[in-house]
Amino acid sequence: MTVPAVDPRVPAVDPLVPVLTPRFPAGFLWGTATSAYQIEGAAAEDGRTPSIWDTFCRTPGKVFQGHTGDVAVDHYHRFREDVRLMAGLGLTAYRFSVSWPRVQPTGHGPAVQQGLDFYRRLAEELLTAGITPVATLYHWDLPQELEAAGGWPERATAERFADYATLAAEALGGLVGQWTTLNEPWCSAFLGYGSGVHAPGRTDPVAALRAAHHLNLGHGLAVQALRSTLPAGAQLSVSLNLHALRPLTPSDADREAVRRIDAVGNRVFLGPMLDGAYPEDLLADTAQLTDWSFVRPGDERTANQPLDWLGVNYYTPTVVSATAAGAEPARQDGHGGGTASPWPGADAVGFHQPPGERTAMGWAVDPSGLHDLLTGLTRRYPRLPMMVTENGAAYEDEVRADGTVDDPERAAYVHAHLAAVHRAVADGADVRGYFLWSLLDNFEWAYGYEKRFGLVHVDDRTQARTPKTSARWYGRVAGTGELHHPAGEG
Ligand code: IFM
Repeated sequence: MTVPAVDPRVPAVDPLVPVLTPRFPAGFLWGTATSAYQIEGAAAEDGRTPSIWDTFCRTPGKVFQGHTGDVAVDHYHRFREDVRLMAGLGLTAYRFSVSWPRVQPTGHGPAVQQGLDFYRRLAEELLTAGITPVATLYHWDLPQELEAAGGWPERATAERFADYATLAAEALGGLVGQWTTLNEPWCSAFLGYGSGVHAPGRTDPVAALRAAHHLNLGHGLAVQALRSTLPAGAQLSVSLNLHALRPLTPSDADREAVRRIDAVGNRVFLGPMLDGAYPEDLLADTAQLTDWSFVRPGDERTANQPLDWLGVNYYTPTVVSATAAGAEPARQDGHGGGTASPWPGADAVGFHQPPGERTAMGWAVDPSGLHDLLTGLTRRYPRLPMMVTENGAAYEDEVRADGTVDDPERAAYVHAHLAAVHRAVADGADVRGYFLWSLLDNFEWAYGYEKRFGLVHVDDRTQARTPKTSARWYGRVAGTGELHHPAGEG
C-alpha cells in the first residue's frame, strides 16, 4: 500500500484541549500471537516429523549460531502455564499456529491423534480461561517431505494444504471459531524461494512467483475446505504482512519504485485473494521471468473466497527509491542477510532506512505506517473487517538483579501503535482486534533466540517465564479497553 511521505508520528497536541484516554470498542479482541515452530519444541515427539525449518536450522550458516526449534521455549509441555500467564494478564484472545508436521506428518494421509490432541487440549484450556482461540493453519513449517516433492512452487502442495485444513477443522472445529489460513505468505514465497534467507533457502525468482501463486491457490482451497467442514458461524481469514510503502522522494521514478514493490509485495496476494485476479502490472513487470502459465483457468477465482476479516501484520514502513544508489546494503526484508533478491521484477529498487528510532531488529519505529495501511485497506475494501494479527518489537531486554525485566521501549512501541489503530478506527477502519507479537521470547527464525519479542521473558537455560513490565501494562489496557499511557509502569 502506498502511504504519504510524511512522518506524523507525534500528533500535534493542543495544550488547551484536555487529552482523553483513547477507548476501544466493546468486544475488541486483545491478544498475543505465536507460532508453532517458534515456541513448541518437542520436535521429535508424538509422531512429529521434520519441517523445512528443522532442515534449514541444520544447514550450516543459515541460522544464528546454529540455533534450532528442537526445544524452543518448551510450550508443548508448558502450555497450561502459558495459558495461565495470559489469563493472569487479562487477555481475551490468543493466536497460535497448528504445526502441519505434528498433525499430518509427511503432509499426506491421516492425521496423528496425539498431534491433534495437543491442540485440542490447548483450545480447551484457552476456552476455560475465557480466551478466544484463533488458529493459523500455516506459519512456515512445511513438512520436509512436501518440499522434497517440490514444495510451494508445485501445485500439489496447495492441494495437500487443503487436505490438511480439513483434518484440522474436523478435529478442532467444535472448539476454535476463528481461523486464518496462511501467515505472511510473502515471507514463505519470497524469503523462502527468492532471497533464501528463510527455509527452504532456495534462490530462484521463478520458483518464488510459482510459490506465491500456489500459496494463493492453497489459501482458496483451504477456505473452501474449512467452510464445508466447520460449523456455520466460523470466521475465516488470512494474515498478510503488507508493506506500508513510501517513495524516498516525490520524484516520478521513486513513485514508480513504490508501484513495483506494491505489486510484488502486496497486490500479488491482495489481487487474487480479494479481487480475484493478478494485477496486470505485476504480470508485465515479471514477463521477462515467466509467462505465468502455471496459473490455470479458474485459479484466481478459487483464491478469491469471501473472508470474514483480513489479518494485517505490521512492524515498520518500507522506503524505496528507483535505484539502489545510496540505499542500505541490507535489503528491507527484515529477516537477515542474503544477497539474492526477494523482489522478482523489481531488483533495481533501492531500500532505505527512515531516520529515527529503531528496534533491536534495526526496524524503524513508525506507527503512522499502520494507520495508513488500515485506512488504505478500508478505502479499497470498504466492507472488510480487519484485525491486526501481528505487531510488536524486539529489544535488548535485561533481567535486573531482583529478577524483574523492565522494557519501557516495548510498552512505548505498542502504545504508539495502538494509538495509530485507534486513529484508524476513528477514521473509519473496522478493526476488531489486536494481537501483540509475541507472548513469549522465542525462536526468531534466522536470528535464532538472539532477538526477544516477548511480553514475557524466557530464561534460555531454565525456561522460567517472567512477565516484563510491558506485560502488566498491556494487560491493564486489555482489561479496561482504554489506552493508558505506559509511563511509570516499571
Ligand atoms: O517472528 C516473526 C513471525 O513469525 C512472523 N512475523 C514477523 C515476526 C517478527 O519477525
